[in-house]
Amino acid sequence: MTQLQALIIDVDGTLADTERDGHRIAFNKAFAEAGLDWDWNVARYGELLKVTGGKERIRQYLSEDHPAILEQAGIDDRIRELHAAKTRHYVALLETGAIPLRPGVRRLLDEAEAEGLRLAIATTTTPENVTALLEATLGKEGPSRFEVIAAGDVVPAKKPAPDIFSHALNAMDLPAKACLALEDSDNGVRSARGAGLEVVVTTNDYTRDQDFAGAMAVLDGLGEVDSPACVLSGPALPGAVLDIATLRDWFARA
Ligand code: XBP
Ligand code: MG
Repeated sequence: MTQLQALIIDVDGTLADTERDGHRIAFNKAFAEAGLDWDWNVARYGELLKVTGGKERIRQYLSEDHPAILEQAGIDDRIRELHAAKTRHYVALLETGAIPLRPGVRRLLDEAEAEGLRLAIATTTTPENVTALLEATLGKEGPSRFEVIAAGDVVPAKKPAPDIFSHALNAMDLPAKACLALEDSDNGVRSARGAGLEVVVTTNDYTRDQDFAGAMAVLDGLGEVDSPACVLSGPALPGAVLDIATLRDWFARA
């Protein structure tokens, strides 16, 4: 039996609830700044989340709502510019401290390090967004707590393709059977499973009703002592929170 050696963790929706009040706001600011009347409300953004990656998401929106614009000359550059502006707005928003880590995340990271587990990130979002979130929530040393940060366009195919998790595994020189992925979405589960990883899901408002087939366990969060986690599918939790001992136990049984 292979022991658990590393956690490979998603960012958006898993480490922090970044989508509704973070990325969405930043997209809308970029659109307004460019003089566009596009406005992604909470529900519409939820639909667009089926496509991961900001540039890919803008393209998807245009294909559905403004197909003629997608045919215009120079549209690829236009999308890249809009997305660069979105990243600027998003990083500025994170720097205000507006987006905290999800409950239990800091605790689990501290425990993982104390127990000698290696940590990595696998996300579709832009690298500077990851740095900004980790610095804003964990301090200047936050990013260096992860030995690998696999992010954004470093791979050509974003989640649900397995590439980003495979990239993180290669960078850590670890086999999938020694690692566990933490995710929040169906696209993330498909990506991690495609790379051969076991996955534990913590859901959020946007992902609660998705299909997490293949996940080892699905919970509504990591839980804290005063607000216990609820298991939606998978083995029962021995206590109020998901901790490293429980993850090790589930991993050994999977
Ligand atoms: C997260 C995403 C990201 C962000 C936007 O997916 O889909 O695209 O919404 O990031 P996951 P960028 O959590 O599955 O990795 O705009 O920087 O691309
Ligand atoms: Mg996610």
